[in-house]
Amino acid sequence: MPETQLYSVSSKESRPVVKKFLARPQPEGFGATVRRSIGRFELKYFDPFLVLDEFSVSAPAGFPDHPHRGFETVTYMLQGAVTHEDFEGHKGRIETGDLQWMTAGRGIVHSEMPAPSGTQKGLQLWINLSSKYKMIEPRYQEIRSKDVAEAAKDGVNVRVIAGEALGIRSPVYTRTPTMYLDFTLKPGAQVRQPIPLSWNSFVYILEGEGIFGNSQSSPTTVHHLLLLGSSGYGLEAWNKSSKSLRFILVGGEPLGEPVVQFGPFVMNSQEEIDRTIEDFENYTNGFEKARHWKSESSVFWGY
Ligand code: FJE
Ligand code: FE
Repeated sequence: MPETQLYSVSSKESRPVVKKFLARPQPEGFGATVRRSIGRFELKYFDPFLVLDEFSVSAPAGFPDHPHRGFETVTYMLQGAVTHEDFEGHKGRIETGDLQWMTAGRGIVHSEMPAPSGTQKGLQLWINLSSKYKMIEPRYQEIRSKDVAEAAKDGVNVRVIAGEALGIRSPVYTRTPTMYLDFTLKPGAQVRQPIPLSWNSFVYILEGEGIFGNSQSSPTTVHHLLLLGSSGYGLEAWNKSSKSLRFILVGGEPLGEPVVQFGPFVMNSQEEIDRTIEDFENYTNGFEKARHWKSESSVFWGY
């Protein structure tokens, strides 16, 4: 085994915070607002992650009929509900705490619209697929809140969206190896969470304020993204405040491939993007069912 790997595996050091971003609200979709951290101009790509949006939507705003190809979208609801429908007739409601892990693969056309009353909030993460999986059949993995793997210990609660924590595993299959953990720390609690070596990882704060990487560092508050460095065994975090702290920790194995993105199409070359646009316009290679389809919500709202 290479010495560097041995050293890192046995390292007691936590991963350092190497960069911090505040995600400000920006318009997206149809009258919706998102706080985009990954995917905006200063942080176009954090391999394998393409986009992290914290969304807040009230009807009639939303994300009417649009396509995807070449990656996965992971929608995790924080408050309220979003209704989705796709061109194959797959429909459902994602409610607070529910998870929809959608592998778009060769093509999905769908709408994602908020429930009619109130403000609907959640996170949407876009995970890139490797060239060999970009054109696979679309697939959904949907988990209701009550079925999300959850564990608690010493003032730390974790919901395991993907991967493993505190000895609990998520049933989600990640085509691109990914971990996605939703942590809540009571005042005074602290956590140490291993992250596989060589994976890229980040933290995004949902509630309260926390200290990350180094116990002497200054606290980070809501709507901030922290990029973690690659050295060290994993994340160390502390809640030294008097309120509860909630954040997600996400890690993924980098693909190391060229990325060419055109909106919701993510491929490896411009040629593949050109072919994707043709496929979408001509209803071919996975977009066949888009020819005669319009979501019920777009008919209802007159989009
Ligand atoms: C979009 C392509 C898209 N962030 N957060 C182009 F896929 C989208 C889009 C979303 C989205 C949907 C939800 Cl539910 C949450 C999101 C982008 O659907 F808005 C544009 N313009
Ligand atoms: Fe979408």
